[in-house]
Amino acid sequence: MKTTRRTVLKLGAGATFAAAAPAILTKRALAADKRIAMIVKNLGNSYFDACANGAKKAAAEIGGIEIIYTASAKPTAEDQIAVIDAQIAQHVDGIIVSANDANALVPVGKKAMQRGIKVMSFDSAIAPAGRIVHLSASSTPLIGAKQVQMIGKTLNYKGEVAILSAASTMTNQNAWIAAMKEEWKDPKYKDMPLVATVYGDDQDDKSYREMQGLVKAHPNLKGVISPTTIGIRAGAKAIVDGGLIGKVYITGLGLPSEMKDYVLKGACDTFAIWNPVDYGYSSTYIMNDILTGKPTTEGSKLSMGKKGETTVGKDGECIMGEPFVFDKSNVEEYAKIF
Ligand code: RAM
Repeated sequence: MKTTRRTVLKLGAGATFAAAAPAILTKRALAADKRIAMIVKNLGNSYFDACANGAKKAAAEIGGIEIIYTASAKPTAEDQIAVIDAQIAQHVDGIIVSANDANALVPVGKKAMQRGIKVMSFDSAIAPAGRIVHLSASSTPLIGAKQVQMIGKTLNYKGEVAILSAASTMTNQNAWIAAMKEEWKDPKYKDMPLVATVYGDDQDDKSYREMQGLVKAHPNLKGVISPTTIGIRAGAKAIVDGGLIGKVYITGLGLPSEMKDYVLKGACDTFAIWNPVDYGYSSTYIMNDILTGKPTTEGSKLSMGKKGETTVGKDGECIMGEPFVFDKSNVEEYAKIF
């Protein structure tokens, strides 16, 4: 139960301060009575910063919503549970999480919901018992298959390929890797074997070292798929630094703003991603529907604002849209956006 309610004045750039409600407050500020915590895998990831910008955009459109964008420094379940606990103690109204571990977060998700806080996940799911709905950026089989198809095309379906993932507990990367392996069963990949899967834990330095380790351990390695914006960027840097352009190619999920130089230099031929600003925006609209009591049972429609509607599927699974593919022809244009 809520006992206190602060009035929060927005200062821009995420800064806020609490004050007694003075007469000069606008109607909108006075109505800012819903606080939504967006808790991501870790801080310092531009992908999530873009998601948070989208969330703030939706909050401004809807009115009366404050977004609290927060995370731990390291992307671990333990640290993330502490951050969620802190938001429960603050009596926020809703929590939108990108989970570092699907199952480890179930108890804290349940605890929040028992206290009347609405919980949903986006990006990386909490298992169904720990949240109301999950918004995937796109269909999991599609995201997985696309990444194998991209490296297949670059390598002309010949040569050893490895996966450089995020942390081994992360729901989204694990689901995409499972989907990649399904695609890999197609006989057209018979000369393009998967030789290793390594984990950079969504840390720049570890991802870089794992990429160097892959190249060393597999002298015939031709391609790497990295389904994480941190991994693909670090892996591409290792290709450039190691003088491996033209010998090893990386693909996966990246931000045009971070991948532009590597695409132009030839370390990466194509990569994919959805618009992270739209992703945070859509998630916030969905949370607003949940907070206003809209049904979330299978078949229900939830608003994603200007991005349309999503239909709740089995186990509260929702989908936002389709990923975009980037190459030399369009990466510079999109680099200006995200
Ligand atoms: C990283 C994170 C995030 C993932 C993107 C593609 O930023 O792991 O969860 O969705 O990559």
